[in-house]
Amino acid sequence: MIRRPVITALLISSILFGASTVFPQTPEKKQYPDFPSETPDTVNPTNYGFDYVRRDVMIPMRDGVKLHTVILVPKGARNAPMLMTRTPYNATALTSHSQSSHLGPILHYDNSLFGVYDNAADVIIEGGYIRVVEDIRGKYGSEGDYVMNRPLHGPQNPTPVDEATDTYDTIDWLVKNVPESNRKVGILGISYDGFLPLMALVNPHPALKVSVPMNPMVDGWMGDDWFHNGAFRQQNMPYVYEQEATRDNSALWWSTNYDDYDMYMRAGSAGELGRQRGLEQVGFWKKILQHPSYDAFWREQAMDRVLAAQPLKVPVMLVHSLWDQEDIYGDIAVYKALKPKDTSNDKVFLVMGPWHHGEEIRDGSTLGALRFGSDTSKYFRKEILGKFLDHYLKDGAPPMDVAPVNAYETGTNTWRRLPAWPAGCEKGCTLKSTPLYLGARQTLSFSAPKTGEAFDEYISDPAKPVPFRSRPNRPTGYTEELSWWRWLVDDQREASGRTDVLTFTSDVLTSPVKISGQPVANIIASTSGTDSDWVVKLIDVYPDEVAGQAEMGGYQLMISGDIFRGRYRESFETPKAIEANKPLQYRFNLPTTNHVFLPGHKIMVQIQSSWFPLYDRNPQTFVPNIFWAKPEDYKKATQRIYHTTGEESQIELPLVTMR
Ligand code: PG9
Repeated sequence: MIRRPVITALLISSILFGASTVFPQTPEKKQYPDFPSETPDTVNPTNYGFDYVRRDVMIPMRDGVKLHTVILVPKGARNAPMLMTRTPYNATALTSHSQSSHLGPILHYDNSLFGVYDNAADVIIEGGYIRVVEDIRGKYGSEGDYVMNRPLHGPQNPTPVDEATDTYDTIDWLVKNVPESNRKVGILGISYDGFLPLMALVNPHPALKVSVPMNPMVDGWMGDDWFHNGAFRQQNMPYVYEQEATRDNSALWWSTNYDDYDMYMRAGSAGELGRQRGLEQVGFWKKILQHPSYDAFWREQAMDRVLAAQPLKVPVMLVHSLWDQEDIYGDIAVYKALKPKDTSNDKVFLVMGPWHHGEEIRDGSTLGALRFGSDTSKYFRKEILGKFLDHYLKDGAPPMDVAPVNAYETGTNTWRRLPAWPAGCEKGCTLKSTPLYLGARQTLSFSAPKTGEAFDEYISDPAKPVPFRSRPNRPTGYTEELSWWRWLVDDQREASGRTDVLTFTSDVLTSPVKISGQPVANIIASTSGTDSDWVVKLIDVYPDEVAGQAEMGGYQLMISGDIFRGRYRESFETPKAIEANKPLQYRFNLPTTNHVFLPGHKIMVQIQSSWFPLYDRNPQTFVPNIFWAKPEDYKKATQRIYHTTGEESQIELPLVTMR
């Protein structure tokens, strides 16, 4: 199989120089009987030595559209359960990572670009599962029309078909046409492939026995891939282009700068960059431009809201990454929506690991500079995922000893088995929201500020936005060089030294401080502008020197952080200009934590007003639609963070104390 770099090279040259220079035109077929072609009219692989049978089938949906599905049946399988992934990312590629005759190597990636949202190959192989991978409607080998995260039939989708009906129809075909199976199906997947197991829960097929959404896309506006609290994640524009321009993602985005910081700065606004790149040819980009705020378009697609309105019929295991750089919002939002329905506490499970997006199926021993002392991902797959799937999918499966919540505790590097989430421990502790106050002289304390200056201030200049990581800012991507997948654990020292970043720090801790749950940023802030973004980061500061890992000396590790677009302070649906120079409250959830700040460490909070170029710049003057802000709209602003009696900025920590 030609690997992606070769395909990309051919495609790029065909884009630049025309296809004829790349694929020689087929000459007229001429026969020379005395010198015949050595290529047979057809070739039939013998599949000698194969330990599986591959079937490529087209499964008919209720509207007649056929979906391309790869079915891999282990040789000799009988009464085997089926483990399915539905994907917009090329079923053939996800099941062809090698030209091996063995199922393992073709499912397992070698850290190639393809190999990100792939198979939990060891679980599939060792579990003897029949592997099913299907191209969703409109992508790659499947027929039909593609719509990003195709909404459920309803106000956002007038057709009678959606990902729920396509899943139902696929399962119905599988249980009737795969004789080697036991007619039980599980569905699992990561990211977009994790959104699809959520959709499978709507009017589920009776043969669907379990669903494992991993790092799922849930609410694209609130906190997953497209926006966070209204700030637009513009570095995903290349994804929109490539995902929607063609059925096989062969139209590629192109770069004009090695450093994305320069490219997005030069374009001005995200709307202008999209215009320059012809993005308005694709439907989803037009919808993003039309829906910059949290209106019905986004609300009615949010899968936590969708599932809150559905009966819970299928056991679910939500798999969350504590440092998920793409979909850090979704799992916990769905957990909150589903858990109240799980009255017997045996239908909704949650796992959270010290991982980047999708790391649960890779090596989980490290993340960036962090070392966990064991392969946390392998532990998850072997001791949690494998046992969970076997229990629901295998005939006569052993009883399952999987806790309702398995939460990795960062800082102490320990797995915790918990009865529910959030919970600080199995028993014997209390979990209470506790204010950590910002104070004068850029201090941080559990005591409310009494004396000192009333505020700290900085100048936020849209011409020099704060880089979200040290430059050059490379595009999102899963190669070691791009390292996008680990940006949430970058050392925040760079930012803490900037004059346009405020840094508040606690004293050195003399005892552990444990937090479990979502911290809440609750800041009192003013801007001299009429719109503003607020970025709040909760950071664990390592001791000045760390034995055994010198580079961690003074490391500033972000435990949780997010951005909030100030125009939505009163309403996510109706943006409103901010009254200039008036101290106002901004209160918003930060991503979930399960962390212990160890003795010798310090707690730090950083506040800034840009996170560029991952997020588009706020012009800091109120305009109707920031996608179309004009160069003259972008203005410096003086930002003030208040920390005085009556105006106490704070982080509401989910503090755990042992009884
Ligand atoms: N969650 C991933 C993503 C979606 C949309 C834009 C960028 C990334 C993914 O499904 O790959």
